[in-house]
Amino acid sequence: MSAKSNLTETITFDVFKAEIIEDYKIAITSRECSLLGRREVLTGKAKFGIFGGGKELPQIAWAKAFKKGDFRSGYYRDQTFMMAIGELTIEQFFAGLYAHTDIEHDPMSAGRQMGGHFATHSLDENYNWKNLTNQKNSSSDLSPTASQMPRLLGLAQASKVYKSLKNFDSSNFSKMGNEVAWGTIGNASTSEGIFFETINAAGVLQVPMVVSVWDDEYGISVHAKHQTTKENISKILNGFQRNEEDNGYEILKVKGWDYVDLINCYEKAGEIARNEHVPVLIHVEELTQPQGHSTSGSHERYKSTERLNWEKNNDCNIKFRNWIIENDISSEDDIIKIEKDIKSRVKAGKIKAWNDFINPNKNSSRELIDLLKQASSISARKDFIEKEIQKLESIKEPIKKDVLSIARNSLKYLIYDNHISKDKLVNWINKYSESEQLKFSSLLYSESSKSATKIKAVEPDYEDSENLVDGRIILRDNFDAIFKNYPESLIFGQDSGAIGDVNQGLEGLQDKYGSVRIADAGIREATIIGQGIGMAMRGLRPIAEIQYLDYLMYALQIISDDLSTLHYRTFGKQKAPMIIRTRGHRLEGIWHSGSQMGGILNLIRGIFVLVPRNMTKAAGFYNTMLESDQPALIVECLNGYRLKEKKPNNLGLFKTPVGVVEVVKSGTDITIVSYGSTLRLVEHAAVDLHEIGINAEVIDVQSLIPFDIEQRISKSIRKTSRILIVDEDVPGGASAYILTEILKQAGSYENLDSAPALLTAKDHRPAYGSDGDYFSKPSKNDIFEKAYEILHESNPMQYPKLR
Ligand SMILES: Cc1ncc(C[n+]2csc(CCOP(=O)(O)OP(=O)(O)O)c2C)c(N)n1
Repeated sequence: MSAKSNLTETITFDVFKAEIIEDYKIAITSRECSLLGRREVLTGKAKFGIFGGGKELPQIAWAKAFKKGDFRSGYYRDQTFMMAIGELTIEQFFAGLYAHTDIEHDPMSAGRQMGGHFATHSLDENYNWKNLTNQKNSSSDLSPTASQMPRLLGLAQASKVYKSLKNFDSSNFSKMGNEVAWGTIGNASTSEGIFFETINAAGVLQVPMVVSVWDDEYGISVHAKHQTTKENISKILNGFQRNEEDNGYEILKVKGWDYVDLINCYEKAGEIARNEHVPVLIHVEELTQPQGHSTSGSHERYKSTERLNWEKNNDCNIKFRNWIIENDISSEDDIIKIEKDIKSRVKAGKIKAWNDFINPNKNSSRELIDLLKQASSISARKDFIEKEIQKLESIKEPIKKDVLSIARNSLKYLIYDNHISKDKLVNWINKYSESEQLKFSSLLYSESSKSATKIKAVEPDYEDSENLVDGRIILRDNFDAIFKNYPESLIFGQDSGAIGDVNQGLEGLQDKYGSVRIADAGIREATIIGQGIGMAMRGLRPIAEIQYLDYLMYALQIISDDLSTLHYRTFGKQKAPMIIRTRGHRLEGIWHSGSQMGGILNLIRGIFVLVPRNMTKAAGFYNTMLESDQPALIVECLNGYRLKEKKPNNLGLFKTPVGVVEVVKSGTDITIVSYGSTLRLVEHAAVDLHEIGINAEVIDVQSLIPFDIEQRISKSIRKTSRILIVDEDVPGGASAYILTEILKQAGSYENLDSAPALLTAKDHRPAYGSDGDYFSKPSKNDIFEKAYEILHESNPMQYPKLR
């Protein structure tokens, strides 16, 4: 470690010394938190701990280069960085560990994420954007390793977009695109595909992104020799290094215990990314993990004695300490004093955090005991209730579950009682469970005034318009209006740019709005979504295009793990109102079948799933979602782009409401529910049914999530008393979801005279070609026969057996 640094030339030695001591204090505060945190888990106060021990020093250097407006997208080792930028206190660290459900105590997630997952607040109490350029930002962490990478790309790209954006007030988000997005990842997690996908994409896009690889040679117990070719990530990424001829990366290497080199390295990385918009990879080597990977095991099991000794001697905090003393920055005595003081501060912080966490539960417990005593005094089953009281009294530090489960258990002893103390207890249980449930289940979707469910329908206006056009023209011209009305909107995807998408829904728009806003992207679905998430988190309105619904699978992990949980896992403190545009339904062949809807619906709760049956409906959904503040997946019908539709006059303005079904044909004998391209087949089948005297009511679901908020389907069942759900997905897929939603509606089950029927595709992926489609997915004939069968069963005289 060399004390010679350009740092010393610019500030006085005293200031330099004071700053170093402050840095040392942060490093050992963080370490002490890790040590005590582990103990909290081992003694049962917290469930699980994963800490930043052994990675303190590079994070302190990084924090110096991190400026207001910048974003972090990192992982569970970054507590020291969060402390260094002033976004994590000792109390908050422990509140996170205990899973405190109050956002004031655990600002990272209000107890929804395990400790070690960090976030700052981008939104105020009304869910409006704060000024992100006035604060240091951290996007919210995820557990699946490397999942922080796709979003990192988008966070960095936002700076690039803001640099060229016109007619948009970006003052809350960017100062001329001057912000850097900083990522961190463990050496072993660089083995993930999305790491390499992100690295490649950022090299192509040339965005201000700095990725630090914290290299401690292991991924839990698995050594680098099993993880990385040549056991060295910077060595194998060498081909990405920029040179005179080619753009690329700046790749830097630094030892994780070398304070001065680390500071210089991070300063340099920040300048390159910020000033040149060139991505940087910093390989931080020779880091350690003094407490092992997590509280789940000890590293003595898999590290050799030699390695363990090496880690002891090369612990970055120890090396930093030695360097401070050797360079006369402080005496050892003074250092010892500082260390003692910090030990007691961390201990006090931990105790305070625990009391803040546990005291409300103790109060609830006392309240309940009081009510139980009152109830037991007049109950015939007094003894049983008293046992429950004793159980609760014996729990000195109860969690909410202890309190509520005992309360609910006790009620069964009071079933036949009828007195005021029972009522009081019941009221208390109802109130407590309702308020506590919200702490765990609120904010999956937007609850703001801009929630899409609050946006009213605006009908397409056809006055004096008899203009029949291909569906794709309506989409194209509506997108034109969108890009004009929302200067912060942009679209990108495979073939979305120069040719205006494979179905010409964006024809000519790149010429009009430029290649930053209407852009081609590589074939890399996960990072296309990552671009969208990151840019949306910085105030842009991205539309990420996945060429075909089938290929959403590559991005499904990121959509599911990151986008769909973001608002929920930050307790509404971060949002990414992006739109995923794709096309599907009724395609042909194993990989072009266009419907894995059941899988999608189950995996992406937290995102609206909209399935318009034509392009006017689709365009209306884009208009609705852009006015809202939440993400959506919009699936256009691939076989609808060339079908004729009447062109509305109010492009960009009409809105398809979310969560509202449409009765496209009213009837009295049976309700048939479907969506997307299959709905057209249902409409044809309904005509055939009509011919033989069966009057079917046809309902287009339109919006799978949210589902029929007004409960129109149960209203229809009240009239027809029969329901057939038609879906092109496999059995148990979207049809099962639709049935579940319908059965939740008041009156739907009671009003059924026939068992609800589901008509789906076969179990297998569809075979190729028109015959493959006919024999794999429900056809018009299948729908007719199924509806007929239901009526035959209920009235065989009127409807004799068909075949
Ligand atoms: C996709 C995925 N697979 C497995 C895990 C379980 N897991 C958690 S951390 C970890 C090792 C990560 O090692 P590394 O990236 O080197 O980071 P370190 O913890 O050493 O800092 C594993 C396998 C996970 N979280 N996500």
